[in-house]
Amino acid sequence: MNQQNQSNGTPDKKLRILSGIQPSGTPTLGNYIGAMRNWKLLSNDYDCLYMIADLHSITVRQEPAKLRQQSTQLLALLLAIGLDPEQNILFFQSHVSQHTQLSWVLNCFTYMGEMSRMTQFKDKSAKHSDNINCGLFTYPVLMASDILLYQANLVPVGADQTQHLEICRDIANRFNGIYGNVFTIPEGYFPKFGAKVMSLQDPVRKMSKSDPDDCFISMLDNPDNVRRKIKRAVTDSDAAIAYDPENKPGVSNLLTIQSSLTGEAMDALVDSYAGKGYGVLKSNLTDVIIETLSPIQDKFNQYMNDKSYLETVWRSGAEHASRLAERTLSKVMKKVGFVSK
Ligand code: AQP
Repeated sequence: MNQQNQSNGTPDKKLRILSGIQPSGTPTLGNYIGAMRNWKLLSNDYDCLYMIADLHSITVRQEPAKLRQQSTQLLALLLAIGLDPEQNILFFQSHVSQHTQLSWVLNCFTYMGEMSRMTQFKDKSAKHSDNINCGLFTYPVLMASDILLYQANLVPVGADQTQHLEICRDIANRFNGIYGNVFTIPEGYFPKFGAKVMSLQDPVRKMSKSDPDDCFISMLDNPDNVRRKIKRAVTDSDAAIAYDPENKPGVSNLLTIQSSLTGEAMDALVDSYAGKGYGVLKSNLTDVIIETLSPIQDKFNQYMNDKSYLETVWRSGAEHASRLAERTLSKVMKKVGFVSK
């Protein structure tokens, strides 16, 4: 989206994409490979809104000072990977009050049974059994609101999120069925380059930023930490380097990370390791990760040292996002029968 369109409000011809990431920790290589890296590629062809999903992150208890720091760092990281705030709308979800307003309305158009079937709710309630809160239960409604507020045409989805997109489409269709065409029905966007990165310590589970530190590589890990974590990553007792996620999940995960970061085809990568041991794979992978992260970290540090610039970016992002969001929200309010202000 260009500046002129943002300011005069004329509809953009490009399809609109909305995506988000939670500031529930420092992003991992999984977040980078599976999501953030693609955001940069998409920004040339689509009208993109990228949201730091701070409202979503409090479904799990967060320490306030840490949450604030992680949120600011996340914005600096988005800039550091090359997202241009003039070309994309970068914003904090909590700065745009329309998200929670629409979420309430849509809660009233969503059934308990639908929410109970969400696998993420089941997974997260098992992981946080001491804090199974209503926000965790209705999280998909807030996610639907995030998407529908901006009339997004496309939503990048990983395999773990197709259920959330489906429920968003169901809610939108239900609302449109009653009130006319209020919401654009979003489609899933399946990125060309994307892989699911698994935990370094338990490679049958995905790498998550809120897991114990040795399970993931964070985008801010220094070279020593990267080296140590990759060295300790789980492999298996059979020394052959082969891509076989079912029988050799640890080694396959390391190969996936390397192939995703270098762009090398998996077959060629596996062939290049013929006759070599896990030590060589781990050492090469360590170098690849450090080479990828170092320039990002340099830029990250520059942005973190310029708080006033970060503030300008988040203020402008909130302003642009709110303007778009308000158009949808006011239409919704009118349709359901609330008296106009
Ligand atoms: N391991 C992964 N491999 C590939 N993609 C991943 N994503 C997350 N983990 C991996 C993608 O990153 C985007 C942002 O995710 P999120 O932070 O909004 O939520 P999440 O999927 O719950 O990520 P985490 O790291 O696992 O966070 P916590 O630990 O807080 O639950 C999404 O597009 C996601 O697919």
